[in-house]
Amino acid sequence: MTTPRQRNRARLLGAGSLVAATIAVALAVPAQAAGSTLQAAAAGSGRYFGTAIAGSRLNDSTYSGIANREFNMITAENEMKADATEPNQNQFNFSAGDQILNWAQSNGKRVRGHALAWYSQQPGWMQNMSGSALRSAMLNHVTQVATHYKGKIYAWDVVNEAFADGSSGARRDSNLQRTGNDWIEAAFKAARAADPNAKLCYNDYNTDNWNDAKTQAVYNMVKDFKSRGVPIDCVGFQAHFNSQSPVPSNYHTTLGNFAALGVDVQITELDIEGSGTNQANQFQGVVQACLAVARCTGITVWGVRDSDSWRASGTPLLFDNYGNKKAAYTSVLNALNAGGTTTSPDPTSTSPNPTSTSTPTPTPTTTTTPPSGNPSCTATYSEGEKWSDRFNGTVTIRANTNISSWTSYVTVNYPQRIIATWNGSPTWPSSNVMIMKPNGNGALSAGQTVSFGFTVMHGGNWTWPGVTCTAS
Ligand code: 9MR
Repeated sequence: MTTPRQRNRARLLGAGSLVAATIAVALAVPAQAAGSTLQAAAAGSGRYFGTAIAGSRLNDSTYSGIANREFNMITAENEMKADATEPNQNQFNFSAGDQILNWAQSNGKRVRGHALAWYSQQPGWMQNMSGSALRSAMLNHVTQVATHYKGKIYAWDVVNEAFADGSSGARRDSNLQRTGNDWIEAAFKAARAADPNAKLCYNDYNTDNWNDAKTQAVYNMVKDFKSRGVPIDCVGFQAHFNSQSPVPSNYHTTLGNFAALGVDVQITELDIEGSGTNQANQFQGVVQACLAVARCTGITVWGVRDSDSWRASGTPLLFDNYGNKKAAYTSVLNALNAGGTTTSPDPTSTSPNPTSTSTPTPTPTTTTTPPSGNPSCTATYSEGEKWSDRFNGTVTIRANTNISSWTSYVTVNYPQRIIATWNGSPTWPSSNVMIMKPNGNGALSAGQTVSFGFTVMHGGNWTWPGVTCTAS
């Protein structure tokens, strides 16, 4: 089932496709040869492309062959979690985690550590603990595991899924939360002390839409941590999507706003249920959102083939059950090769990245001019397709009375510039203002609408253009 937003998106794509194709030809002079694998394509803009690995599958040569060819960042899907690494209190077992680490290292890949402190997948002894005993046990776990892997982990998910779903914006209730609200910062401090060179991430799901209470709650925690000097270097967005939880159109805003706090952002567990073009488009949207944000340092998918997924029936990955590349693979590869904001040249650096150029501005859903006098019209802006370097917008003109013609003014925000238009006749009084008049007769009767569209090169500024109209 498609939502009205998805249908609009499809229409916009259709309207703009010719223009987009023309632009693609003009802009597709690659700075370097296109990558033929996901890791090579991502490396073109300084990013990594990773996958979760299940150690038990590594002796399946189709699986390990694809994993080795396509990915350069590895997450242990389950093997570094607390139930695996500390099955009995203070008796650590790193064999399964080490197997994955060794496979990654011997194939020249880096490793994301997942996850040190989490309400789920706790060993039985930990599930039964509470209070200060649990707090101490948790900190000991963080310290021992981070120490064992010291110097070998690019980034740790120090704390996983600590916020509640829904509209409360509250912490998730758990035995860890009940040890005191400061359990998260205590875990980060312990991790920093144990492995000062690993990036330390907070990781969660349903934090993709900027307007969601959970997103805002995590944002406020990270902002607070940064202001108080609690060690945090990155935020992981799990990105498990399906039709109930689709990729939000404001994803780049979310990623950019977090990055503006002075942390890296990473897509850490990407999978999108679905198939065919729809699935491919959604994957493309996630890649483009990451590429639009300088401090989005990489993307990890949560498994190799559909059949390897924790939700295999949703066919949410980039390779089918037989290891064939799906349409989603091609769209991800192409989006990566189209490039984006270049991320830090040294992705292992923990210093703030001064090259960040993304300063997304939360925007209203429409920009309108109230009707004044007769004849009158209203102009409404709506977002269209987004790419790493440009976006499409549509302006809908609504006649409030019968009108014989209309004129619309579109003002873009520096360094934005309009590079293409359709369904209207533009003139350019200055570099940031476009005056759009109808093609032919602009007569509309009261209540009728007509739309025109344009493409903006955004130069890192995602602020919506201002739109107004006058009628005669
Ligand atoms: O993919 C993991 C699956 O094999 C496990 O059974 C499951 C147990 O909780 O965890 C899955 O991975 C989760 C990840 O660790 C945290 N985010 C959600 C992932 C999917 O459930």
